[in-house]
Amino acid sequence: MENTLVLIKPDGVQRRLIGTILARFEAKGLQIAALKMIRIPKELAERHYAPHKGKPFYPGLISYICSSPVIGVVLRGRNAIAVTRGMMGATFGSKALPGTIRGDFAISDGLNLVHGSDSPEAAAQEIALYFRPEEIHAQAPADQAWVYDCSGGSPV
Ligand code: IDP
Ligand code: MG
Repeated sequence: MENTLVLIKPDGVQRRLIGTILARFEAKGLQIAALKMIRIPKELAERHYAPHKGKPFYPGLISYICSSPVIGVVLRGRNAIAVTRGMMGATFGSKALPGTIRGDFAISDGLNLVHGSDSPEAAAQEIALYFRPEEIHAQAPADQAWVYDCSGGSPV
């Protein structure tokens, strides 16, 4: 099983889309392994978005992510990183396909509701920015044998 960091960004919280967005990930079969609401301090935003430092949108991105509380979530599941990114849709709301979170609920290219880690390395780094190890609950959910095919031993 793989863990990934998702943030419901300030626009998602302000637009009361927390439940809608979490419901999609849960219905897919992803497990909520950790969850908290936080107001991201500037220093944390700068660490999280360090790979984007120097890009034209970077200052606006930092002020956006710090502008209101966010929901931080660790989602756990098989191929959780790629599955979550697929469900989020393309970066720009104007380009994201219908059926994705950004495609269905965002039209802005900057305010795009969700963040999701894009690689195992990024997921490990980002999860550590927001959660202590003991805050992450990896106990298999009770319905695991109905969410995955476990007939061969390991879930597929
Ligand atoms: P991602 O969130 O789909 O992984 P990234 O390229 O990692 O996209 O960009 C991080 C965030 O920066 C985006 O989600 C979006 O909020 C913002 N962003 C990216 N590119 C632009 C842009 O060209 N204009 C405004 N904001 C942008
Ligand atoms: Mg990214």
